[in-house]
Amino acid sequence: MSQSQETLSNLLQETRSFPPPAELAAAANVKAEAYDEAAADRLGYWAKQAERLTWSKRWDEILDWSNPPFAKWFVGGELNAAYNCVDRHVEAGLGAKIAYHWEGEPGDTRTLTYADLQREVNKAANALLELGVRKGDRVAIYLPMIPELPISMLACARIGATHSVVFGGFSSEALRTRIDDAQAKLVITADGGYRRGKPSALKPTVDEAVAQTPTIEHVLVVRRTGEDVAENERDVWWQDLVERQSDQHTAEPMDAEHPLFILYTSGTTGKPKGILHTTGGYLTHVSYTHNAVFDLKPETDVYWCSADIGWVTGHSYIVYGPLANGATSVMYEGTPDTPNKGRWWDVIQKYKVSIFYTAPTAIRTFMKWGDDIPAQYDLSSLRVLGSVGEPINPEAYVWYRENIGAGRTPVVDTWWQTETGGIMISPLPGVTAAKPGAAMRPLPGVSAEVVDDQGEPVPNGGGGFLVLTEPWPGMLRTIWGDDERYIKTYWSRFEGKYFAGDGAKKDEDGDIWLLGRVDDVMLVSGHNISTTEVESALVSHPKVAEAAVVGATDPVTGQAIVSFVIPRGSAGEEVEGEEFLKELRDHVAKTLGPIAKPRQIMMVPELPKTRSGKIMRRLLRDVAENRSIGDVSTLADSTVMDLISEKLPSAKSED
Ligand code: 6R9
Repeated sequence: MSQSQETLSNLLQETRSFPPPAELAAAANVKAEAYDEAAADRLGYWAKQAERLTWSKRWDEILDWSNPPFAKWFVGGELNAAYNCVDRHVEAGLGAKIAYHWEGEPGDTRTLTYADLQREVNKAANALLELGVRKGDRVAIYLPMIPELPISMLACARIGATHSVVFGGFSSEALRTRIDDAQAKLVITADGGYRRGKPSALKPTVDEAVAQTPTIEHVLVVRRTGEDVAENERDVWWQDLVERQSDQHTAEPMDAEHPLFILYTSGTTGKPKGILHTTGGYLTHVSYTHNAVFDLKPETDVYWCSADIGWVTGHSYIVYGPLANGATSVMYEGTPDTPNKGRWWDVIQKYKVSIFYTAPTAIRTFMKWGDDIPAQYDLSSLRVLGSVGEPINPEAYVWYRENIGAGRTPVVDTWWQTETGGIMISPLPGVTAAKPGAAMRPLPGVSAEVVDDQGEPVPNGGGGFLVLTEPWPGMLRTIWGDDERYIKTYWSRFEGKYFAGDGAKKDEDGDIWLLGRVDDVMLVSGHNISTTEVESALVSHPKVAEAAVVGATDPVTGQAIVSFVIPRGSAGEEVEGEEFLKELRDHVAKTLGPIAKPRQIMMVPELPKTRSGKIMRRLLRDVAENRSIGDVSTLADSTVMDLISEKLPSAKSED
């Protein structure tokens, strides 16, 4: 039990802030008045955002919240998501506009205009119909980052089938459980994709999974790598079936609450949760936020989100948001270090990307590789940078702004979740003087609070739990097939409020800082200390690129802080010595106070991360407490834990 008065300590003080560039502010899509407008009439504000879309039938009621926590948005309205993302732009005369500049890892490219996309989606929709897929059916999609991935999603949306995209890196067991949970009828996959300079097979994993899935009738296979694959009776080649279809198809309007997709989040324990999103509210939310947060000017911007579409960030900000807004996007298949560590900057230079959205884990990796790599490229086209997925450490934020944004571009730190559907808390690039490491304020239309154990708002300067206090259009509607779990997980901790599971603090100005998952909070001598603040203190040392900390059982303090640290590329040899470890521990104590001083620091070559780049602290706790390592099935790279374990004997540093 905590003896501290505080729900979560506020240790890190940050004084830097970056006002928006004047020119961007003057021409911004969303200005400061939007906050007042939304506060005066929240539902009216969201209805105005819904008008960004083309509705076949207008809604009768903006929000039905009569049976919380089960929301209905734009009740009675009808629209088709694929029509909104594709056809209406073609009808508006933008058929020749580029939707995707696609870049394969080996260097092959494809350019898809909105007219191309319309033909491809129509053909794929007709192919799904031929395979017997109907409105309301579920389709699993297990593809690499190739154009057929968004095409498949849109083809499903077009006919009212609900897609469930599964990360191309997941195991056959992970795929099987997701297929079974959603009772999917069809899997769309590929022979493989390119990763790290070589073909990486997908089809064998699907074969293994579907050997045990009674609901799957067909496997639709895209030929990408041309490698040999086993052919089974239920397999159909995309190149045979889809290519011979008509490129005409009339999109059917769907109810605003028609299920658009299910996306599974693994969480820390238990069976994956199938997060259900529906059509009208979701599309409204992602279209609005993509326009507001990135200040998208569809006529001139080239937008790139480097996420994988298997993560919610790809669903909302590679597929539905940008396409609903008629944006020109870049889509890249492979890894950032193939054929060399400058590949991403090369892509930005080549396509003159103006808006770039990536994750802190990638930014810290680039810090580790060194400033000299991005310095070799012309990145002057960039005007807005974004971050998502984890708290961004102030040093990583400043590095990103300086080295990628030339000290000129705003950086928007966007907080949201698979469950929220779209961005919730973020600076607005033309309004906010952003502080490095802070997500700042809920967007106009969004209501969030930081509360203590009792659900009472904490004062400025205090820390606690992040909650969302009003429903929002992009919110999950339930956990697929498990309403009880939906209520219990998100709506039971605090009466009438959505519990996000994240710790947060409000600074003296009332701006919000995210502090990591509450499950990871460390209890040291009666103080609840967030992992984020200690990690940020470590990353603020010039020789540190990345850090992860966990609380390990300690006889004296209850829990003690154990840190895992990756040095920067430029740090040289001295990072191994006892001297340096002491220097680092003192650095943390000086930055945050003695309470946050790590008991132990281990220098490691890598950290265990999910495919979306989140550090899996649970596995590091196993290491810190000398247990055998738990479930590693959602790790991006399963060899990482071996690398860390090898390092252990030499890494102990206690005093
Ligand atoms: C979009 C996405 C959600 C969790 C969320 C939080 C963390 C995401 C963040 C952030 C601090 C940010 N998170 N963005 N933490 N600052 N800007 O990441 O969805 O994969 O479901 O993860 O990610 O812990 O609760 P998802």
